[in-house]
Amino acid sequence: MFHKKLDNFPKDFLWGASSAAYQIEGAATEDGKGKSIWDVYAHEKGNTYKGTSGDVAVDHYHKYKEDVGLMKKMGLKAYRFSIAWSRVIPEGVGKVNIKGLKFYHNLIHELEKAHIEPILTIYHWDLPLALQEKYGGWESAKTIAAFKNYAELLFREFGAEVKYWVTINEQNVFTSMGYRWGTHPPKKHSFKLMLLANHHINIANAEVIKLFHQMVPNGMIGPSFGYGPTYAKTSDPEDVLASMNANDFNNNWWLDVYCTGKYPFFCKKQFEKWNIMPEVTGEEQKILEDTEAHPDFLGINYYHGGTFQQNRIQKAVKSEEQESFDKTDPYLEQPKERNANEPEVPMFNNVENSYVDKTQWGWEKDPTGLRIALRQVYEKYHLPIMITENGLGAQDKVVKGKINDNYRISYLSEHIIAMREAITDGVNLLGYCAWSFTDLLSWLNGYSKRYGFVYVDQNDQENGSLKRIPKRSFSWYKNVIKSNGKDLKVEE
Ligand code: BGP
Repeated sequence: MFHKKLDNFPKDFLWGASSAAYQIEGAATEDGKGKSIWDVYAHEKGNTYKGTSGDVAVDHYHKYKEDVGLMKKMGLKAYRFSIAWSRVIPEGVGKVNIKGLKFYHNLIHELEKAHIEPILTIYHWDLPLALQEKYGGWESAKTIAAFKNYAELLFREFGAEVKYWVTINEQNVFTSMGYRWGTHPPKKHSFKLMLLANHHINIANAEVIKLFHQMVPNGMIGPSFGYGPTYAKTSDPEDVLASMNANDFNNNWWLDVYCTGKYPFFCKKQFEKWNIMPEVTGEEQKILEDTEAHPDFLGINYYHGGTFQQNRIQKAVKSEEQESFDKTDPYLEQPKERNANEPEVPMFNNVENSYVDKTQWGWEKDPTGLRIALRQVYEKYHLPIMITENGLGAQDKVVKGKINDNYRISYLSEHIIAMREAITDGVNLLGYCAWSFTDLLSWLNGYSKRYGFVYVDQNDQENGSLKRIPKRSFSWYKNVIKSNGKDLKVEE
C-alpha cells in the first residue's frame, strides 16, 4: 500500500518501554526471594559473558522510585515489566512471600502516581529453581498447575490495578535456546524435549488466559512473541518453499496455537514423521481450542526477520562480523554443530540478507520488516497488537558525562515510521514498548550490549556505581511521546 499522507497515531497510543525482572532487579537473595534457574545458570562457568549474572543487575529493586521518577520525567505512558515468580512464591508452589508481593505493589503504586500504565509480564524466563529440580521444569505437566496457581495469585493481587497482561515472553526463544541449542537453562540439546516443554507451555498459557477472563474481565491479556518475517533468498521456488517452512515453524508454530488452538498442519506432520511431536490429548486439544483461552491482543517483540534458502547446505552462511557475535543471537536458526538429536535434513537454511545493514551484534536492521510483521500478524489473526519490545543493542560510550546515542535514535525513528505506515495500512496497534527503559543485563552479553534510554553505570565486573544518566535518546523519546509520534527530529 502507498500513502501520500500517514495517519496519526491513535490519541491514547501507549508509548512505553520494557524490562524484565532478572535483567534489572538484582536483590537476588533479598527479602525471602527464592532461586530461579537463571540464578544458578549464570553462575556456572562459561554460560554467560564474563560470568555476568543478575545478582545485582541495575539494582532496580532498591532504585525503583528513582527509575519511575525518570519515566515520569520522560512522560512515558506505559511501562512493561515482569514479575520474578521466585520472588513471590520462592519454591514455585506453596508458600507466598509477602515481601515479594509488596515490592510489586509498591512499584505499581509508584507507576499509578506517575500516570504510567503498567504492563505486567507473568513469565520472562526465570522459572523457580525448585520447579526445575522437583519436576524437570516445563518438561513436566506439573509445572502447568504451578504456573496456573502463580498466575491466580497475581490476578488476585494486581487484577484491579493492572489492565494489560503478558502471559509468556518469547516462548519461541526460550524453548529453542533452553532445550534445543543449549544456550539457556536447562541447557539441553533435544528437539523432541523442546517440543514437549513447548507443548506444556502452550497449555499453561491457554489455561491462564482462560482464568484471567474469569478473574479480570476488564483487562486484556496475551503472550509476547518474538516475531520475524521470513523472506525467501531468491525467487527459486525451492527457496520460497524453505521460507514457507521457516514461517510455519518460526512463527505459526506458536501464534496459530495461541490464536486458534491448532498446530500448523504440515509442520506437525513432519514432526510426527521424525517422531518428535508430543502427544496432544483430547482434553488438551479442547483447552487449546477454547476461545476463552485465546488472547485479547498479541504482544510482538520485533528485532529482525530472517532470510531462508533451501536446505542444500547444513551450515548457515554468515559474515565474519556476524560470526564473532552469533553465539548470542537468540534468533539464529542453526546450531554450531549438528547434534545427534537434530533431524538430518533441516526444514530450511537461514542465510544473510544482503539488502539490510547490521547492528554491532550482527542483528539485521530491517524497519520495513516491522511493517511486514505487523501486516502479516494482523491479517492472519485480526487481534490488536502491542509492540512489547524493539530496540538497538550497542556499546554506548560515556564522553564527558554524556551518551550521544544518535545511532539508537535513527534505529528507533525508522521503526516508528514503519509502525505509523502499518497503522495507516489499517493495523490496530495499541502501543509501542521500546527495549529498554534503563540499561540492563543482557542475558548473554552482560553490560557490553546496551539498549536503554537511561545509561546505568554498571559493568561486566558488576561493580559500577549504578548511577543513572539519561542518554540523548531520552530527550528525543520524550519529544516523540509529547508529539504523539510526529516529532522524530533530534535537537542539537
Ligand atoms: C529478547 C528478550 C529480552 C532482551 C532482548 C535483547 O529476546 O525478550 O529479554 O534480552 O531480547 O536481547 P539481548 O540482550 O540478547 O540482545
